[in-house]
Amino acid sequence: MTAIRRNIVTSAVSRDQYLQGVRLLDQEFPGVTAQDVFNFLQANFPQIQMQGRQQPLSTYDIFVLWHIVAMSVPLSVGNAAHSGPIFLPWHRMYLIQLEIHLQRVLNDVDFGLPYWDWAEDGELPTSQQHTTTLWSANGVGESRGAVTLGPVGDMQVRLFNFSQNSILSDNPRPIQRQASNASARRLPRKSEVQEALDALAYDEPNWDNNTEQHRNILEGWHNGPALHNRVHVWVGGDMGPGSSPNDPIFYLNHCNVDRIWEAWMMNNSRDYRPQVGEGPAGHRINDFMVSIIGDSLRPIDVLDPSQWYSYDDLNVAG
Ligand SMILES: [Cu+2]
Repeated sequence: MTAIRRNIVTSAVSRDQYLQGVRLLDQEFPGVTAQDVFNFLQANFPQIQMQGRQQPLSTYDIFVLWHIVAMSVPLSVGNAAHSGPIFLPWHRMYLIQLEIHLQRVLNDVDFGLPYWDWAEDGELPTSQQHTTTLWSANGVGESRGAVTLGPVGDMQVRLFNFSQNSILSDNPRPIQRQASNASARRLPRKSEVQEALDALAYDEPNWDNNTEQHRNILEGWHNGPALHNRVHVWVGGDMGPGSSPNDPIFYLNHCNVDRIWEAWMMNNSRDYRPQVGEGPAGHRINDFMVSIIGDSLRPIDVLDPSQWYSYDDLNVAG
């Protein structure tokens, strides 16, 4: 049995399961406290400062922590999850692990994460992009201000990455958004997704924010903020800092990013670079990726995701 990942706008079942699942993970307290996290960081990631409130943390918070931790590991190019080739495989590993925990709390081994095909909404007039039915009580809640509607309105932010390598254990508060703000009025468009699909290579030297191959176009540094980066900036609020997985939109965005990568691999074979013996450490095909939940995997382990999931539709720019 493998999960099928579906469009959140057209699959009400996937949508409702997902929103219920993230709410359950946010209300599941496995016995980890802010003090435990502080001690864990001091021992393993001393570059991260942590302050604030003593409180129990949820399974969902630990996923937020994982993203902050990976971002805090500097490599000669980018960090252990962004701004280099590792961006796509690291987030694929991360989403697989969230999907496994959602399957557990939903008691459904076939549950697949939904994706948000934002380029579809990017074709709407700019003023309508943040008022679609996704942004309602039946969807992910309000697109601006504090989120109070629907299951996401029940979720709480507890860990906040207020500046690079600094975590605040905050008084639990609602998720904040500022969709279609001055830094990004509109969502990415289909023509931009097509540009990422048309790239001939996965990545290339110097493997950084300046290349013009698939990974960097999709991450959104090329002519940025574009694609993935633009969605973070457009939603704004809690989608901005390293603690952006606080907003469940994060996973809907990244599921669509992963889907675009999958569509690219269908057309270009599962060709990853850098291979062994080239490129910066931490980004190569056989390098183990930073993990604090589940096994650490290598890019080579996740290039073919068919043992975990598949997508209902890979027509990503259509
Ligand atoms: Cu990320």
